[in-house]
Amino acid sequence: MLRRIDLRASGAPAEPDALASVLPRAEFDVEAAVEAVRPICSDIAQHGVHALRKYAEKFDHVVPPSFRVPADALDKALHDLDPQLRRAFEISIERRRLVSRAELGDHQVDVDVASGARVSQRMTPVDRVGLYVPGGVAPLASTVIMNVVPAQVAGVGSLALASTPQREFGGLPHPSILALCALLGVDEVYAVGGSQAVPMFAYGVPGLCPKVNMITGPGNIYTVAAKRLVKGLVGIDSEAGPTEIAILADDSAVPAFVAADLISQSEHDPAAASVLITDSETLVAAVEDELKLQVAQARHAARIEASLTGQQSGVVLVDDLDAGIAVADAYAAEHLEIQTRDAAAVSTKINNAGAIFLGSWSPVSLGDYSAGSTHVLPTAGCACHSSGLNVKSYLKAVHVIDYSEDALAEIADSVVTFAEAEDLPSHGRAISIRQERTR
Ligand code: HSO
Ligand code: ZN
Repeated sequence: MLRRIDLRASGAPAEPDALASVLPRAEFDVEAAVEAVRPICSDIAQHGVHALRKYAEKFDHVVPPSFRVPADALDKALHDLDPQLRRAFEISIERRRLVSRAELGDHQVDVDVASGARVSQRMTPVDRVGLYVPGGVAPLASTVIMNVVPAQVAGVGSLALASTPQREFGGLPHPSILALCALLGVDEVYAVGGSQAVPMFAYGVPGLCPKVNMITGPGNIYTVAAKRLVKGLVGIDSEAGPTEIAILADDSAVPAFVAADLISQSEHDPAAASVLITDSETLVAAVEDELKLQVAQARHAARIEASLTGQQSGVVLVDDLDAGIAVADAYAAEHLEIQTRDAAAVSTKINNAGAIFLGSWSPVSLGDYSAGSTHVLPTAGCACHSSGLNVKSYLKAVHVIDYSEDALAEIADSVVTFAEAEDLPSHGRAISIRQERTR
């Protein structure tokens, strides 16, 4: 089912860039989608609610009675929530909150660089965040938790959430998303789809939604394109493309587990990427057998098969574990599972991955819902420069500079020299004027 990329017998390029270029990866042309969403964004910026109505009709095929979800709809969703699902939500929230608090850490920085010369650092939260939660193919309630919990722990004061209006729910977002908002105390909720929610948040809509400072949350290619368009005007989290799983496995891996994990992420999207990296032909044969069995039994077999057989998925055969580590590192997967002997030791050799899942008992699905880790992770190789969404994503570092008169005098000549070298003498003058005029 999976295509093969055989890098054995020195078929593998040594340079990470060259290596990455022979590995499977999805095409994700955000630039083309940017042109499609540009007029939507400027229309919403100019015509507000009127434009929101037009696009709700066109894209979501339902115009919500009110774009702002009424408080009683949130209460009702929580009241109607199945108790077992409520418990599952609570466990997930609890664990993500525990980890988020630890991520906050002790970030006090107070350094006396010389006598009377102090530089401190204060972390301040983003004031207002807009969060988009997709409601299309699958209503991703877990995404509400992954975005809201770290934002709340960071101390974000104002949090607004938007999700696509659903025809079958009378133009409201999916009830499980509304129930989670109520559970988490998010009361500013909008029934607005992704490519419209992004400009609504970025520019603000008079009489409906005040402008935000930062937009987070995944979405389809048009949502991502809209975020790229408004980036700078507002902060955004990383651009999320189709989901990816890479599994680095040796012959100790359990084939049924490997197959199930590949399938789990293929379930998201025909464009999702599932990649197995191994030195064991025996494992590949057993995983292929398992895939046939398990895909046939899956509810979403068609899109799983499309993902597994797509160009973006495959088996990468390597000579040995070290070669596998090099491949995994060059691929920089959103999710990397290590199903080898001594997975923890292997993981220390990996530099590039959104999140790493160790051994047979820490599958990606666990992280998607309830491990306590984030599931908002860098895709498309961005794990070589970006982190998953966490508490620090919502915090800004502010340096506070406090020098005494003597401390400035001590370094004055040095600063003036530096300013002269940059041909910015007025910078130097702001220092020397103080030396001439002591208090
Ligand atoms: N695997 C997805 C997140 C998700 N899975 C939400 C299920 N629900 C991207 O990390
Ligand atoms: Zn998932």
